[in-house]
Amino acid sequence: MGIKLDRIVLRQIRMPLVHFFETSFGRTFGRDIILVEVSAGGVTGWGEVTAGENPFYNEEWTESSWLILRDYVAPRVLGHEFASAADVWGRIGHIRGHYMARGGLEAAVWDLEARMNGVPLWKQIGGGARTAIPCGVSIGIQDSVDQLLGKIETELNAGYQRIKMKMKPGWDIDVVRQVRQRFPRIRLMVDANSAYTLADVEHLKRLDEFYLMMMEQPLGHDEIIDHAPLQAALATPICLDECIRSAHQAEQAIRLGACRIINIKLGRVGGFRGAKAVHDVAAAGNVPVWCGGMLEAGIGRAHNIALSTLGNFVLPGDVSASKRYWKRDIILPEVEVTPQGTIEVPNGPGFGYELDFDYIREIQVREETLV
Ligand code: OSB
Ligand code: MG
Repeated sequence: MGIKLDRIVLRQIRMPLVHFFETSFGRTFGRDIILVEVSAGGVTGWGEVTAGENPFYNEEWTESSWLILRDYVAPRVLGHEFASAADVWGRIGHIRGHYMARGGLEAAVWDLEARMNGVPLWKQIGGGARTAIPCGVSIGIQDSVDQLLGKIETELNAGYQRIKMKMKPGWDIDVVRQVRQRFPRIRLMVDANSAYTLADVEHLKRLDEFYLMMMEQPLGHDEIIDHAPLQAALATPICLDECIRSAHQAEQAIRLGACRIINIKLGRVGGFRGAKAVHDVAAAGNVPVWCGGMLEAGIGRAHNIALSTLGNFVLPGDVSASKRYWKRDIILPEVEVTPQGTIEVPNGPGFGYELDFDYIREIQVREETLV
């Protein structure tokens, strides 16, 4: 049975974060998120666009995603008969960039296909390697080191298996040293979000003494090549995030020795087909992967949980409890983490949680139906 999309509804919701999130590229206080609802013969599937509110992590933002979905993606997929969700990319693969906008729609069709088949999303994508996923947290740059130490303590007490701290020039070596002194044995990593250049090799080498699990995307957002000499100079494994958007780029990075670990973000690689392809290339190169996050609301969070059941997602990811970000999430129940620092993978059809339509209506700022 094919999938013929007869309707797409775009909704933009506005959600304040319970605490600001600061990276090397700026502070975020709230999210403007696009939800993508796709329908085929009365069955619906849902996706979430993971683009930020500004084009600072990558080139996309909420507004650009809306326009790409409305003017380029929707007209190419509406009314087309797909044999499976894996074929959606074939209709929209020629659009340049805008992976997160395209990925929001692509992921929604996978959810739709799972619901048409009455199976959980993890099964539809070929996952199921684990029934609970290991969780870490990503902690932003804080106003003080004491505040950071307090947050780390809170997350460790909640059970999280590894701590990622954001860093940037001026908030790096000395802060990591203090974290290590206070927590000598925890699994700790840093994420620079592209804040350094190859001129900083000697500086970054000083982080080797803190036996970090990895250093995420130290160099340019679109830079693979310079990571190779940096990796050669470091004992700490490099994990690439921003610069890996396709399986081809993952293959190039691995071949060059530019990283030893890859962070896969569902949106950044254009949805499940891309995520599976990057996952497979990494597995073939003996490079472990983990699931990154973009401060998702419940739908994106649930999709990340399904993705994390693929075999090579062996490291704790950034997928964590809803309450770390939201006073109230858009799904029921909200995503919860066990005292062991895991999330139990849901077994209901599709992404496996209920949508809280009352709340979605309450926080919705824009809606458009495309047929
Ligand atoms: O680089 O991983 C990143 C959030 C926004 C933009 C970029 C990143 C992040 C995170 C948050 O680290 C991870 C999460 O959603 O918990
Ligand atoms: Mg990152």
